[in-house]
Amino acid sequence: MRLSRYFMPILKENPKEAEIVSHRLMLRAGMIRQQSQGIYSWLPLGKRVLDKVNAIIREEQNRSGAIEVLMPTLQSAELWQESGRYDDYGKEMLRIKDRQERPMLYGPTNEEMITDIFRSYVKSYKNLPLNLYHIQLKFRDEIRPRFGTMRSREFLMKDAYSFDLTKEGALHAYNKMFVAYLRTFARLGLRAIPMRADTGPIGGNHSHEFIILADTGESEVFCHKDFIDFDIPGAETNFDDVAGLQAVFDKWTSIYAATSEMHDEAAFDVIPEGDRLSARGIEVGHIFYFGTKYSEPMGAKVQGPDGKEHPVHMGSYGIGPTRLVPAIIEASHDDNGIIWPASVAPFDVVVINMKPGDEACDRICETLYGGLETIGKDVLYDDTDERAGTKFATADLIGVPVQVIVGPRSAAVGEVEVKDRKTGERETLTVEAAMNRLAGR
Ligand code: P5A
Repeated sequence: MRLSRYFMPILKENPKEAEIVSHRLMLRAGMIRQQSQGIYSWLPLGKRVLDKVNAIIREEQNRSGAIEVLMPTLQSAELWQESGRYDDYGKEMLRIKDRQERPMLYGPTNEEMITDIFRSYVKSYKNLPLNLYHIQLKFRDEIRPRFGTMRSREFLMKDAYSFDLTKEGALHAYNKMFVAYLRTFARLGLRAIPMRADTGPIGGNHSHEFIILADTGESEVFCHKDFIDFDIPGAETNFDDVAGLQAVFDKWTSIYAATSEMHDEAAFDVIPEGDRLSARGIEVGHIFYFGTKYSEPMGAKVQGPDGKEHPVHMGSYGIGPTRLVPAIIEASHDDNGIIWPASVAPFDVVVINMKPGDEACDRICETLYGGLETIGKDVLYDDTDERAGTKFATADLIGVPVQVIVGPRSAAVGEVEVKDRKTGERETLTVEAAMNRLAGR
């Protein structure tokens, strides 16, 4: 992408409305724009990151055996009357009427709708287990939307829903998501700690929130320090291995971790003082097992091996991609801007032409830009006429992992400078050596 033809509205000034660093940097880097309170557009740079986050979430959901669907944002109130949640949900639910005066709502979550899909088609235990997920916008009319897309009213959610004949089956489905979540957050460059959590309007009593430790987090959390060094299950994990997944779950729940709603002071005090972590955190995922809470009233039953009908045992599993993007920034930035983990960076490399119009600079930049794109790298080519200082500041602000700086003096002798955004290390290399280096990353 040539920056001169891109749409990346960088803000020079610090936006006054932004209270936390991720919100400030997302606005300054031109990633998002607020359209009305708690409702955002994703501009091109932000959209690239969001897409990469979603791709990782999707890969790990698929790996665990979940199957993608797409449900609508607008739902009929009838379904919610069946489960009893239409009246319970309160003011967070945006209720609307269509032209026939039928009550509709903008879905805050999809337990009812997926249960309706399930009951329409699945009648036998032989079609189980099943886990269906989608990545779709939700709306919750939060009292205090804040911190940009961290807590917004309209937000993206990956929500998965599992169906099993028995409670044991459902707990295995829960463990599959538990492991998929550990892998997902690790691939996003985050250390997420699963913590015992309250279930609120979703229901059930077996639930974990996945929390990233961050001073700006909205949740107050308590856990054992050892979590920081726990191993993440590998890509070779067999998701059908019931005992194997249970062992991972047991390990990750063997030491204390709870959100403030579930905090047990006495249990926390048993941990040696030096190993206690009392901190703030960002909830990036939340998983629930709620048995037959929806299947029972909504008549989602399957015939079991005994020939009788049984309401299915269900769980639901949420991740917030539009919250993850700022969470990643909270975890990875410096005074100059964002430092993206390579897995979600909007571009792999930024090529900075210090003197457009200079024959050697232009030639080398075109060679690098074309060559790297050909081998499948996402390259941002800064071919604009901005001052050098502005170009450096922009490259640092948007956090692309590698910068290739092409200035007239070194270009004349066929050399460029390669800078690592995270460490700040710079190295002068020939064009060919730079190409090889970047190709290998
Ligand atoms: C689980 C999937 C549920 O809604 N039903 C379907 C269950 N869980 S949850 O905890 O309420 O939400 C899941 C995740 O969505 C993100 N999230 C938000 N992100 C941005 N702004 C919000 N206002 C918001 N509310 C929830 C969180 O990542 C949460 O873990």
